[in-house]
Amino acid sequence: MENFTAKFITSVATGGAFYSDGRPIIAVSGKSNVGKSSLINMLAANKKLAKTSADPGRTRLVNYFDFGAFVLADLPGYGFAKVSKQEKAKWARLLEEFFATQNITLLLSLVDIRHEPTSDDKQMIDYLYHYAIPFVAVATKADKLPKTRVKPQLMSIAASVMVGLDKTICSTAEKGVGKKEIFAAIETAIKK
Ligand SMILES: Nc1nc2c(ncn2[C@@H]2O[C@H](COP(=O)(O)OP(=O)(O)O)[C@@H](O)[C@H]2O)c(=O)[nH]1
Ligand SMILES: [Mg+2]
Repeated sequence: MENFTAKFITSVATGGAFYSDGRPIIAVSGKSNVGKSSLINMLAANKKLAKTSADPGRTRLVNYFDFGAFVLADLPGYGFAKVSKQEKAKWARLLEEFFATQNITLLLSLVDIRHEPTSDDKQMIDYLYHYAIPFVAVATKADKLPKTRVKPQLMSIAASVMVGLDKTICSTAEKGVGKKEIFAAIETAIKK
């Protein structure tokens, strides 16, 4: 699973038919700039699969990637300060459609390890509980914190998204930190 070279499948916009081919769907969510594309590239053994940039994007698409044993669904980033109310409403509608119609095996909810989850992160977590989507929290950019602060921050994030530490993974994309743990969580979820 870990060495499969993932490939892009398709993008779906609001109102479109979500992709499914019978394989388990693993979804990835997080606010813009949290490190979603970098994490997907880390998992993919392909540095250019998902575009990464220092500029928070405005994509309102679900992007699907073929990971062999599963299909990864990259959800549009949220919390981008400059979007209009209308765009926020579009995002919410897309997510609601996605959660209501797509059978999700596991969702990776990305949060920046340096900050407490934002109100947008909390809204996302509310959706997950509302739709009973199994998820793990992935704390990104662990390299930006001094080592001694990693564990306390993980505990704090676990508490605010209401999961146990066993469902909280810390990651550093460039160094592959967290890759094993994420694949292990995916494998466990697929076997259930
Ligand atoms: N230091 C550090 N920077 C990261 C990490 N992951 C992503 N970044 C940087 O954060 C910025 C946003 O990353 P990106 O993957 O495009 O975020 P996205 O908007 O959530 O897809 C880029 O400049 C990345 O290089 C990480 O683990 N450590
Ligand atoms: Mg991105």
